[in-house]
Amino acid sequence: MFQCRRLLGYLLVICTLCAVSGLVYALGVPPIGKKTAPKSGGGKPRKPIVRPSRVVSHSDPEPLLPATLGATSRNEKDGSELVEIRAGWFNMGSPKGIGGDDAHPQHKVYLNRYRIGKREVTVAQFRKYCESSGFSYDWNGSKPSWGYVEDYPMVNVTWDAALAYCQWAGGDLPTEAEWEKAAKGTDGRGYPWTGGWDADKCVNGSNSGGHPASVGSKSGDRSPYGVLDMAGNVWEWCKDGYDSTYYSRSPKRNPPGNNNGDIRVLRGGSWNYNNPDFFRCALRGRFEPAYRGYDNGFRPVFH
Ligand SMILES: [Ca+2]
Repeated sequence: MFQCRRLLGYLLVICTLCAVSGLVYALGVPPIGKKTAPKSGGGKPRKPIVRPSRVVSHSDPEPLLPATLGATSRNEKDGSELVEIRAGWFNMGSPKGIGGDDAHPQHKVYLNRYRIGKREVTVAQFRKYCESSGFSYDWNGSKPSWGYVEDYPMVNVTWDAALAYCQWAGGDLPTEAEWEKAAKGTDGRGYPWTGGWDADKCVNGSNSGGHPASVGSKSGDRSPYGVLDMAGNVWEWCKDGYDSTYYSRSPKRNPPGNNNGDIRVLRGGSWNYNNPDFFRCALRGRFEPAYRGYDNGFRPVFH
């Protein structure tokens, strides 16, 4: 009888253990002292499934390549030394809060490679043009107070005369975009040099003595491409007709400029002014094309 009770007690303990084990299994709790086995497969764990996602490029589709000194060459027809401006994008116009309304919005422009005069066209070059082409110019009747000095920039020329010279030389007047990129490069500077306004770097009213200087005489007035006198000495005719709203709708690539013949654009500052804003690369000056000024000159571009 005693042995029978003992046997029943063992059976009760075994049944209780089985019941607890079954409950643990049902709850998914790993049994103490045993490693958790994978529910299926076993061996190496499965690699997570990576679903292909849409490829998104974070590279700028309009990259601003650094402006570096351009290769130089010489145009045989007029003797101009030229600087190559590499193809690519630049920010045209002024950043918000700087410059006049017509210099906004600042926008990216792509220009093909071109070459531009390293210096403004000189009196000597223009004299050669007149002699070679038969272009009639009243040298005595229009003489500035300092006379016509051979290596000074040619001044007192209309837009049409400047264009005629450039075309005779085999080139053209630069567009506003070509002029501005050659002046400031691609890093967003406001003047041809880095940093803010510095009157000592260019020919302006504070240091000119009342007349222009020999072209290229101010080494500080040098653009990142190596183009000289883009801030000072004389204003320079551009090909474009003036249009104050052109930047809001101009083509992104090689903008030809508005062909408004009533007013033409002049760029850069001159020996006759002191206001730093007049020397900004993005400033857009303008005059009637027939205007002739003693602080207005030009330089050619070649494509
Ligand atoms: Ca100039």
